[in-house]
Amino acid sequence: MDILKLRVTDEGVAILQLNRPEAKNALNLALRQELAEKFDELSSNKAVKAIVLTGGEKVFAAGADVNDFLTATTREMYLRHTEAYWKSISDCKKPIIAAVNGYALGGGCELAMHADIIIANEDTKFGQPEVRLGLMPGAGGTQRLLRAIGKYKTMLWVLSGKLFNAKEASEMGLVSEVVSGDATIHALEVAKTIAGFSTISVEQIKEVTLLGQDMALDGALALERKALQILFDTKDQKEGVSAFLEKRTPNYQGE
Ligand code: CO8
Repeated sequence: MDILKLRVTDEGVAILQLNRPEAKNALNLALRQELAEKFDELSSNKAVKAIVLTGGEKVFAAGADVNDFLTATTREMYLRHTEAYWKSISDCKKPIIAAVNGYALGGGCELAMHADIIIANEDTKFGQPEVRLGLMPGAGGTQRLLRAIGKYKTMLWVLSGKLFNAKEASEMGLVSEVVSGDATIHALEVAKTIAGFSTISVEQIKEVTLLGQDMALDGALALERKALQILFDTKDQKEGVSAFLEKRTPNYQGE
């Protein structure tokens, strides 16, 4: 059985599905390595314009696989260098939409936070419960959450290990949209819309938004301005504006 399933639609949307239902999609080392390999591949695949990351209809991911932690020593944890796996996801140039149904806990919540857009079913539960296991988040749970929802909500999540529903997470700013029914179906619609745009403009928007969040405002605004100026040298920019003026659908080539 494939622990990670990949399908690419005719519109250029890649659907990556975690597939360890017997372990609530817990992220063991093999799954993390496969995720990294697939993200490296998709990032440079010209046919792929957006990525939907899902755990299926029942659960997103219940965290790291705790079996990998039972006897691990500091040296073993260091030598695993799992930060390289996560970097493949955070370095991905294509927009990533996490479609979250069921639980997104610990490393599962951190995986969702590697996405650019999070769409969650209303019954989803998010949380960073590592503290309950004598652990702490280790793949951005303290830092990405801090940047998404601020210090005081983050402290409540990471120190209490409490779980939060999709509506609460959305009100705090972690979730982009809460939907009833399967979040993957809605995520696919959003991904399809994005896939219809110019790949260059989409990639520039993602890059500038992510880089800008940790920069001082003046530098970030300059970066945004320069990225916009770069787009004026693309065929897609001319096509987009011409199509609008000629009242027709643009035909973007990613050039
Ligand atoms: N690791 C390994 N196995 C798991 C995990 C997990 N994280 N979560 C669930 N499973 C297994 C269970 O052991 C069980 O296996 P079995 O059938 O053989 O007994 C099976 O999945 C089904 O689970 P439950 O019977 O517990 O199902 P419930 O519906 O009753 O509960 C929960 C679902 C609430 C998700 C519950 O399973 C749970 O609380 N899981 C653990 C959640 C957790 O503590 N997550 C944090 C893990 S630590 C972590 O993520 C550290 C991150 C550090 C860096 C990032 C690395 C990726």
